[in-house]
Amino acid sequence: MSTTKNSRREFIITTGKASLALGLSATALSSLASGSEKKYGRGIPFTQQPLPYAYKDLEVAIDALTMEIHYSKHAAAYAKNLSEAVVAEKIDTTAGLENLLAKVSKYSTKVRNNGGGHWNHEFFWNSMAPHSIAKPDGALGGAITKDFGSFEAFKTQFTDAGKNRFGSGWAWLVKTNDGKLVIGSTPNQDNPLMDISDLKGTPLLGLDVWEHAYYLRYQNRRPDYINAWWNVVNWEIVQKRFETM
Ligand code: MN3
Repeated sequence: MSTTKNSRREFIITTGKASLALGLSATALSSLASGSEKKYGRGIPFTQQPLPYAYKDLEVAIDALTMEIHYSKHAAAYAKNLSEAVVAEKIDTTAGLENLLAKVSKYSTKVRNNGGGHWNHEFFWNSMAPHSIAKPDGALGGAITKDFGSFEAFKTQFTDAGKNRFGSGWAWLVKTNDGKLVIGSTPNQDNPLMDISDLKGTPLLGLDVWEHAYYLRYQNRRPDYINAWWNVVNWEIVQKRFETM
């Protein structure tokens, strides 16, 4: 689409202001918007990127029907509802979804829920892969050991963040402005890019712990879902995020 290129340029031009509000570096924000991954909505209508694998490919952790319903119904609805909301509220989206989220307190609950919902799911699909390395190495592996003690300690803390998020929400690994790794969680479809979020930083990894993400196979056993999910984390992309943002 011809608007994509213009929007991207405008995003980069306006990055400075939003990064101040978020406490992120300009490099981090422009990487989020236009870097190594295809991102995440920058104009109306907001559309989903194709999944980078088939519904059945994550079967070791998530069954194909859950993936299909999650992607084609739940996540599709966030994209559609976000597109409607920004039209209804006459919001200029040319600076990209990340910039909108950085000032989401100015907008309606519908924008907050669906803007977060769209961004979070696009990020989530890319955070998983049928085949990846079992654990991070390199700079990210070193940073995890430094900030959490060990990879196993990191996994336990992240798993607890997901398990203990009451109701619906997300667990996150973020990189703060001073380069430190932090684990936390957000309610509903909030995320660490939002000005209203207690947890702030550049997301490196996110886990959907809404029941719709796991109920068909795991019912009430959210911890079993999280334990299996570690098998499909795309550590290569998480490493790339850490190194480029
Ligand atoms: Mn979901």
